[in-house]
Amino acid sequence: MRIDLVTIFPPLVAGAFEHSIVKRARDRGLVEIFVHDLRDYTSDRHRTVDDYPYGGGAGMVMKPEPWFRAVEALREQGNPGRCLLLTPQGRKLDQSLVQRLALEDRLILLCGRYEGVDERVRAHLADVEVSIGDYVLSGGEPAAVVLVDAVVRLQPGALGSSESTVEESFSEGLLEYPQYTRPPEFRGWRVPDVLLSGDHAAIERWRRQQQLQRTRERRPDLLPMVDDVSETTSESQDR
Ligand code: 6GU
Repeated sequence: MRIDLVTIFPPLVAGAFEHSIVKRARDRGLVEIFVHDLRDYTSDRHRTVDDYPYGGGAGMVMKPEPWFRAVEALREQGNPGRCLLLTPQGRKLDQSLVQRLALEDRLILLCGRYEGVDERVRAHLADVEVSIGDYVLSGGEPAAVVLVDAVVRLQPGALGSSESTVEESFSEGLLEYPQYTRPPEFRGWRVPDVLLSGDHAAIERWRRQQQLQRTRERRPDLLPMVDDVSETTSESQDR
């Protein structure tokens, strides 16, 4: 997979792709990631990327021309791919969208800034608009980092066997069970006996029960078949 990211702050995102699983996936040749400076696609001396809004109002609006020049230039290299605009007005990212994006052979990510991008970029350049949640970021860059991480770790071969996605939260639709490591007692807090028992069937049952209980308490929306009564059950009282 190839990912091209266009931003006015290349250093803000570039470092995020130089560590951990994303770095390893790049080193293994599973994904190529290129970060481009939008200002390289301006044509004036001042490398201007924004201008005043028609109709007035606070803040500036990102001009359309640099975005179109950038994407058109990038599309001369290789296949067109899918062009995503990161904006709080986009479709909210979830694991099912991540799974679909992970199947693309190329993504072009446009990091808009919060005040706004000329509507023609959204309407005639982006294939999809994506948000990462209902809160305000100053720009799309942190959202693009989140999206890249989520997509790259699904590339075949990106994870080691110990990092398998099979048992992960959301791939199963449930939250994770609690994890412990040594020591068996820390500041008086003991690891649950069942985990020290060596009884693998009992451990499996306990983990499943913990996943269900946690999901019911914290994310009842993930259990669509179950009525949301979490606020009135006893197990939510002791949080
Ligand atoms: Cl993609 N951009 C901005 N500016 N804020 C966001 C977002 C994106 N997703 C959530 N909040």
